[in-house]
Amino acid sequence: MKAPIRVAVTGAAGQIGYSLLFRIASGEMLGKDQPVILQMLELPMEKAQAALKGVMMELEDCAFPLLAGMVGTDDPMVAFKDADVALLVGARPRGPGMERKDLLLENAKIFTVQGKALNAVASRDVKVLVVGNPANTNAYIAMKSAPDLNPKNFTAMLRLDHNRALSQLAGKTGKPVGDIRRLIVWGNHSPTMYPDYRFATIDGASVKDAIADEAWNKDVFIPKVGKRGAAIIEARGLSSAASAANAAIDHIRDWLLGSNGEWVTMGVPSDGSYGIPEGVMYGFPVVTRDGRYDIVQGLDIDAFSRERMDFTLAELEEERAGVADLLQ
Ligand code: NAX
Repeated sequence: MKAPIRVAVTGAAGQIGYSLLFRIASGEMLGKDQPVILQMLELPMEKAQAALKGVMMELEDCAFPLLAGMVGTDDPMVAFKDADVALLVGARPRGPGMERKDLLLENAKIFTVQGKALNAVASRDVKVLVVGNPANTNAYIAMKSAPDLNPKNFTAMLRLDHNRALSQLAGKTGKPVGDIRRLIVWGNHSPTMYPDYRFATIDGASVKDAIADEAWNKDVFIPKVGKRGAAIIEARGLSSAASAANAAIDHIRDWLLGSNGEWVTMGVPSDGSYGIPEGVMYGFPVVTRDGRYDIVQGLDIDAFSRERMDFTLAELEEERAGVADLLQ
């Protein structure tokens, strides 16, 4: 039997947590032969801790053979102790009358504390995925607050946007979603993101040529993917949860176990590729293998794409400037 992997999950009693934890414990994220220890963090409030206890009772009742242990806590130093993987899901939602700037700052405080705790107690190779919004900037703050850890190990979730875009393309072309390769979502996990199918293929043939409809790209596809989160809230009365948990599992599974040469989208600190300033947490196409990722290089960026990529970059730069004081 393999040694267990310690997986920390914050916001464990929330919607996404409820869709996520059971799949991790059943082996869907790290493999059906890989034991896991779940280290779950929730807010100290009585209600949150009681809900977390309930989730842990249900995990127990599943009798998952791969669940080698559980910790439930309100202390990040306990939740992140020796963590090999950290899924930072819990975040401050926007309250009534709250400005975007206030939301950024409230979350900046949370992710500064959590970044410092990871820096202090997590495994030196901990792989961090930030799901809680604003995901890219929260991931940037956590990375900056953890100077002793490898910055490349801090990532933000754009995989849900990637998966949403894949399904839209499958619908448009009438082809199976599993046959689509080489899709990209550039930039911020926000409606400014740029889903880009210029390089995508289905069974080796160009998706762009198959669709051959620039107006559909600009007027339907890009806005539909960008506003899908809002459409889910409108329909369900609650934000995406199962699909977000599914994307988090896809992200970590591919990062740790490899994407077999396929492109996947991850929000990662830029290395300067494609003119994106170094350190900006930006959605890029990557290929993953053995716990590493490499940004796909050498893609042609046409004028339309440059404009879209710079637009979403400007939003990220603005968010970064909004929290700069906290990171002094
Ligand atoms: P919920 O409000 O259902 O759950 C969040 C949980 O986090 C709550 O139980 C809360 O008590 C806890 N929490 C808050 N602050 C915490 C802290 N400092 N430490 C530990 N726990 C804390 O939200 P849910 O629907 O689960 O969504 C979680 C986050 O994911 C939100 O920020 C949401 O905006 C974000 N999303 C990100 C997506 C992405 O693609 N990157 C898509 C889905 C989702 O919208």
